[in-house]
Amino acid sequence: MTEARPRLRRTVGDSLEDFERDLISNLYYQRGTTIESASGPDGYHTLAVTVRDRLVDRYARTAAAHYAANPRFVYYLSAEYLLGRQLRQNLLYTDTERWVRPIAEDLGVSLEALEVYDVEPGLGNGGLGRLAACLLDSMATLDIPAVGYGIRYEFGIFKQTFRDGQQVERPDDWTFYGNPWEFPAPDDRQLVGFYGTTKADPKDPTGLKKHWVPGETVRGEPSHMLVPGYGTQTVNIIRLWQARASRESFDLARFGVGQYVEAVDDIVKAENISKVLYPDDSTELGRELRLKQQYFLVACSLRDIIRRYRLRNSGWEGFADKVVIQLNDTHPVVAVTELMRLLVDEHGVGWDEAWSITRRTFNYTCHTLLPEALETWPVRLLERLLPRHMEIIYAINHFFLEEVRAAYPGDEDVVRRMSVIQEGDERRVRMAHLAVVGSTAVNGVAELHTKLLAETTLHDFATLWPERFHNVTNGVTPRRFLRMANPRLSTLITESLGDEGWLTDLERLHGLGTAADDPAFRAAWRDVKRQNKVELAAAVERSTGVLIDPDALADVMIKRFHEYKRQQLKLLHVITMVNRIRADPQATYVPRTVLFGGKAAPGYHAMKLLIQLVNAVADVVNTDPVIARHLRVVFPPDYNVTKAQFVIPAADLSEQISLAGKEASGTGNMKLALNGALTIGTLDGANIEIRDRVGADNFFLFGMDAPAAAALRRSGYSPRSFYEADFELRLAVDTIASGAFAKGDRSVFAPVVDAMLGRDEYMALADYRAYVDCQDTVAEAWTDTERWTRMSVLNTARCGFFSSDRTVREYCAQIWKVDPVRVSP
Ligand code: NBG
Repeated sequence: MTEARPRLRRTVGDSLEDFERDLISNLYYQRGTTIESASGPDGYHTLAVTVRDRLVDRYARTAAAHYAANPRFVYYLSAEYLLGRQLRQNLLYTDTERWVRPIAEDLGVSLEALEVYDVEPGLGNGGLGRLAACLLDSMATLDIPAVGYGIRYEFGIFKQTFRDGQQVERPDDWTFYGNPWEFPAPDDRQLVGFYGTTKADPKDPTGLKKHWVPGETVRGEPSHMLVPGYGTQTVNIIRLWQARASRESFDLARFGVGQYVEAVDDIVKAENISKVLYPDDSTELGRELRLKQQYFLVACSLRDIIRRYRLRNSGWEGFADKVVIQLNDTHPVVAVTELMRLLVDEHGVGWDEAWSITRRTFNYTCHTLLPEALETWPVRLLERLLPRHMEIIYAINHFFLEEVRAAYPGDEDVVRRMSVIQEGDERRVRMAHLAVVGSTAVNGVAELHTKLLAETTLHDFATLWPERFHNVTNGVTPRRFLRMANPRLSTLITESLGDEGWLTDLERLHGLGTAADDPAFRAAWRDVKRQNKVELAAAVERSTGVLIDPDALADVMIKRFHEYKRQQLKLLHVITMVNRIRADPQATYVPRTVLFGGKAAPGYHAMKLLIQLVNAVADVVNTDPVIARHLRVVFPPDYNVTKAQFVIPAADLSEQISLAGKEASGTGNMKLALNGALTIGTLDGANIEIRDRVGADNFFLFGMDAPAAAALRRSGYSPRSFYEADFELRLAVDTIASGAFAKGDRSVFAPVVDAMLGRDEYMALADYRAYVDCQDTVAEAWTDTERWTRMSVLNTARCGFFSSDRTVREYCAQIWKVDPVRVSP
């Protein structure tokens, strides 16, 4: 659609009357109902479509402008997107909320009542997927011609519920009632092959060109959602692929003889490819279906990219000048081989030229340092599922290793380390190596992460090709995470700065720096935070039944459950507070609410048990009248983008306590600091850059840094020695071991204790004392309300750097080399 030259026809008007008329018309003609008999979902869908149509107009003009300019496009390939709810965003971006409120009021409904039907598309797991969504938002806002490609999972990230404190996963059938934000584009469907055999091309003397005859094909059907820019006319799209069986797949003959299940066998098999998001973003899952998903995304997207390229261009020499593809982590990396296959086998481009085009087209963002999260695929699986791609990988590796041998004559050790193929009992393909070999630029997502990548995980590559390595520190969109999530604070900021310019130029928040010294402004700031906390308290009570005090320090740890993020360390602190209150109930304590939010991968048993322990501790804390006077622990289930938007504006303290050297960047840390929460954190990921900017005085730092952690590990870390040396730590661990959180049953949480005292992989016990002492400093600081507020204001004022607009500008300048295309109104 982007490329067809659209005839400009403005179909929507610009006034409240137009809007109201369209609303009524959509209710009649799209939902087939009337105002008198419309249900809540009718109202929501009608409103959604009416708002959406305002964007369609802009999208048509964007497509026309892009067609005319024939610019270089950014194609963002990502297996995950966490877009968040669309309704509020699109009301804001079309500036129509001011109409909707009075119209809704007239009709006796509230926007809030309609919004409950706005389902968040949970097409991602956590930070990686949300980053993709923030980058798309910023690209559109900066008028960058871009398309996001992803998978339209029928089931998104599971819904988390608790039964007896244990995580129970429920399917997320997010499109069950229809998704008003998406446009199917069946004409752009693609065919994707799997399995089969390859044949040599007799006319090709090099032997590098082959013909692949797949053993199975599946259709990929796209639909797109609109991605509007804020304060601009640009509307980009995100194109999501869904697997569909071919029309012949239904076996009528079998159905006729009662074989109902067998009759739909092929349909089920094909459609399973986009059935469900893999609920695990940190460990490699050796699952054929997952590899199928990855190739499905890549095959559909690359053909679509080529189709779009050819609408305005011909020949292949110019391909990389018009197309830049960003690989979001290793999930789409098989694209490197797919583009080679398309160019060499299908379009007859010579290998060397094809390789030059491919390398100039791709760039790769790495999002991890955990070795277990670096994907590798068994050679045997690839040979079976994607036989031609495996041959291409061998060829790429062959030429690459020649280059390595030329650079390091006689050093077979470096060849072994760098090879795309990992030798061993089971030979595997290292997707990160393939990504680096096939890309122009490789980037980490925070300064420390990029540095550690170059020193450890990708050291050999950074030595051979230093020019390929870049850092682009993550960012978050201030539209969703400040303006939409925190309207009160946004209003205060706008009043203080004079206008809303900060929404697209976040460094202007610096202007709040002087206001931090104004007692009246600080009082207003506190008032906003308190109102946000009152609202959060109501929501928490609804979802957990637990009452929290809006005047207590809101201490939040919201993120996926993972050992390296160290929720267990936070829990040890909570238990320490419990033990202190028990030991001395009369002493004064700073009242705290500790809020946990996050899911554990369904197969990650250790973390599921930790979730159970958090809930068990919460039960004990909240029901003990003595403890509950000072401390509450709440864990609202099913943390997602929507809930993040609720919690973040109400937070006072942001827990960023991963073991240094493990969290690539973090983005929740940025969202919280931007909303005036103070961070308690280690020198890890982007925490370092946050602290550099907000100032050491306005950040609670504790614990080992990355070199200290590495040194401790080398010296032979013994968690038990820390346990034995620290009375409070021992007591906290022993409290768990005693069965105090399992009605006296010592066995339930024994594995948690064993993990702490046995290996303690992420050295929580080593950082315990520093952490608890630092928490005491936090509590002390909290009692000085004026000082705390000042620190809070300064956090917001100095976090302008963490806008994803800045991130996208850096990608544009360093990596993509793309220019904006303005779309006129
Ligand atoms: C995550 C990192 C985070 C980082 C996000 C976005 C994966 C594999 N990585 O630290 O753990 O903020 O990516 O870059 O999800």
